[in-house]
Amino acid sequence: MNTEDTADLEQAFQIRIDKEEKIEPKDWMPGEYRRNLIRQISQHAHSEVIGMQPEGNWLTRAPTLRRKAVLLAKVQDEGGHGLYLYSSAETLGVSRAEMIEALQSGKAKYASIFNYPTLSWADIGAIGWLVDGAAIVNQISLQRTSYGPYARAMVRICKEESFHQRQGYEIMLSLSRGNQAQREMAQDALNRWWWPSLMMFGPHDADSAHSAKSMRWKIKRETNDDLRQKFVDQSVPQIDVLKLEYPDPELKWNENRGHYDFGELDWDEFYAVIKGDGHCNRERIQHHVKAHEEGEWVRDALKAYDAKKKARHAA
Ligand code: BYC
Repeated sequence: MNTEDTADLEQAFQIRIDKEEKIEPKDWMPGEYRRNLIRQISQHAHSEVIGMQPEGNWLTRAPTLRRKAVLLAKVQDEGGHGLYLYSSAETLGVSRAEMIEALQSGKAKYASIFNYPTLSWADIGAIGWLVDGAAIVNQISLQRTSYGPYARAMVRICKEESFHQRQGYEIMLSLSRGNQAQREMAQDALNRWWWPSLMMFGPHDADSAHSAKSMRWKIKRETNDDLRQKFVDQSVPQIDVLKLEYPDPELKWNENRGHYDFGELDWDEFYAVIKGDGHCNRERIQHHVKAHEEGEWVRDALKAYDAKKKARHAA
């Protein structure tokens, strides 16, 4: 195809995007749009799957049978989210095996937050409340992303995340209304998960490598900083209800801006974590590799069953 044809196609593509039309798998799309989407969707899928580990750590130690059953269902939901998202990325021409290889070799990232350890039961409350809360703020906006299969996956994921957020907040409510030790546990979890949750939204807009292109193509509908601000604004009144101390001394309502002000994030920590030097990066990937290897017989059995069905059908 010559350059003129490509320019025409790109122009027609941008017109469709500007008209809010959804782009579907068989539609023409610029190579860079496809690559950028594969990057974002596959990293989103990896985040869901790796995100099962910190909470999975508490499945055997949940304080009651009810809490255990709820947590088990939540962790399974996260695995399901990973599967919808891998399927959505596959429609762009990348295979599941390629995505897994990229995760395990460190070529692909996953959300920085999942490299922090879950030290107490209150961390399970804080993750549901803050981590799923941050994920929802981001994903509500992604329901309007320009790529059809990604947008549709987001609708279901958001519904499930909203249950997750409430289960986490309910744990925080119980602890914060409990005895002194329980209140301290809740406070400690809030203090440790607050900043990493704000980091989930990515670098400042001025430092975000992909934002400009992703906003033009409506892959992203709101910027990292705008979404972070939304999350802070929604979370502070929830801290007030819990009657916990603010985890950031600079958190303060700003009448002029109509938003909460907050302190600067520790960007050195953020970049260290996304480069692989967080508390749990190595452990998370090692665990994934082990689970993937141990599951090989399941994949082989599925393939053998599929081949048998096809052979029977052909006969
Ligand atoms: N962590 O140009 P930027 C969940 C990377 S899981 C790690 O702003 P972009 C849950 C970024 O990838 C929900 N890396 O990037 C599951 C890029 O590096 P590459 C997870 C980060 O893509 C279980 C570089 O920094 N949600 O809900 O325009 C239990 C420059 O950044 C992070 C999603 O994945 C980070 N926080 O914007 C509980 C949402 N931030 O790729 C809960 C979908 C940035 O060039 N993703 N980086 O090597 C997005 O919306 C966007 O990808 C982001 C980043 C806002 C995250």
